[in-house]
Amino acid sequence: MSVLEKFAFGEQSKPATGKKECLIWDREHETMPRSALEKLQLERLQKVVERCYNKVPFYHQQMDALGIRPEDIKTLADVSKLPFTTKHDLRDNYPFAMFAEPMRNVARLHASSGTTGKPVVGGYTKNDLNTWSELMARVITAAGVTPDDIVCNSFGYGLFTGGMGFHYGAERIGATIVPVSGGQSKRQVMLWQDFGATVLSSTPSYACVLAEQAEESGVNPVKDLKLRIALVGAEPCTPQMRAEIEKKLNVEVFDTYGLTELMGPGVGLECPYHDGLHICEDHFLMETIDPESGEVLPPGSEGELVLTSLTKEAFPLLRFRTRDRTRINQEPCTCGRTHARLQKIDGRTDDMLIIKGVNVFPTQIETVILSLPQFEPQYVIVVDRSSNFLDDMEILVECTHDVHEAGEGAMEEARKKLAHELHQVLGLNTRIKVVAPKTLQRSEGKAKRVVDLREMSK
Ligand code: DLL
Repeated sequence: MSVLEKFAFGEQSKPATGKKECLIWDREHETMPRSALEKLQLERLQKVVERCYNKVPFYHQQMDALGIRPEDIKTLADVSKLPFTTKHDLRDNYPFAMFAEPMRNVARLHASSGTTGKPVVGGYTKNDLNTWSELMARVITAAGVTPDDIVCNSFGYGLFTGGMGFHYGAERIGATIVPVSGGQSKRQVMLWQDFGATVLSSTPSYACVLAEQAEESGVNPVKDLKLRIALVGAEPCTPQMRAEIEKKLNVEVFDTYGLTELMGPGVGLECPYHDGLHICEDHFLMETIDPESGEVLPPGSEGELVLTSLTKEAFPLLRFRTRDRTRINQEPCTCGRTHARLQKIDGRTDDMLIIKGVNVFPTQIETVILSLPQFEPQYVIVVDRSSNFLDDMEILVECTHDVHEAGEGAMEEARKKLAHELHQVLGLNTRIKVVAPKTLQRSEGKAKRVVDLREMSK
């Protein structure tokens, strides 16, 4: 069936009263009964384990050391017998030693930003690229995008998976794609207007920067723009950040989850019920574990997400420790998809700061800042080590134009209010510096919210 037929001939059922309209790209797989899905998962798991054992020396050695052979995987629960794969393992095998295909079969390479040390390199066969486009078509369709939409894709193009992932997904569904990439924000807003763009895709922090730019350019989203959907991902989007984007750009926000190691974007998608991210379980097997002990947790408990790729050819991974903190929700969803959801991803286990003995996640700070009308969604957390070897932090946060105009007294009031609210949430007294609007550096991709000076002060 062609793309146009898929949308034109009502393969998508009309919603009953009170229900939202839910477009589903691959109804056969996305709404598969659980028993059939689990059967498919097991078949694919057995195949990928065999492939890893036979083609990737790292897995051969690891499995031999644990006394596991591919034929020992008889049920889905047997996945817990397999070794974990960590970021460290990928670095040790940089760049290509984890690949299960010779380079002549690898059609494309991507890489993570690798701010510390070597990047993670993702390899894709032609089939992998096709699967990726299909998964991205699911993500984009789930948000309600159709061939009638014009998608301005502000995810970075290049080694980062965001740009090309969205590009080929939007092309697959037949939408018009504008490969604008990140940066030149003023021009982006102009293109929204001139092209009549209906969909924006970017990191949530860059969506905020673009919203700010629209305001500065005197563009009224309701009157001057046709934007209706923002597809975001690649970093946590707190409910407050989501509300900010929706309000300022007059759009409905849909999140998507993914990572270079597993594919890029397209691992998880949000449906119109906005209650977690459906993981494409026919392609990825998920578990949550206790990050300390490595023990598998029952569904519903918060832990570290572990993912196994079930269908990748070039770069398959068994039990990859994502370091992302989340909960798995297996309740059926009203949208009709049978794939379980990640309830929320509120940061990475290694994002956690320990300030004066208290565990602090940057997303907790963001939630408080964005709940106060005195502040813009722009902040930086500077972490340092004080003379008594305890970690310390200072938060730099921009106040709104109105607070700044009202003068120092108003800025001090705002600071006190934020300090009080943060104390309620974190149980900590924090140092806060309120700065003028538009003084902190803006990101064009993932925002860098934490500046860590500890290494320098060692
Ligand atoms: O960020 C892939 C991607 C691109 C996903 C565009 C979504 C949209 P990496 O650069 O390898 O890949 O970073 C992966 O980003 O382990 C999470 O910590 C974080 N992350 C990705 N999506 C989300 C999300 C891409 N929706 C790392 N919510 C992951 C929270 C996210 N964190």
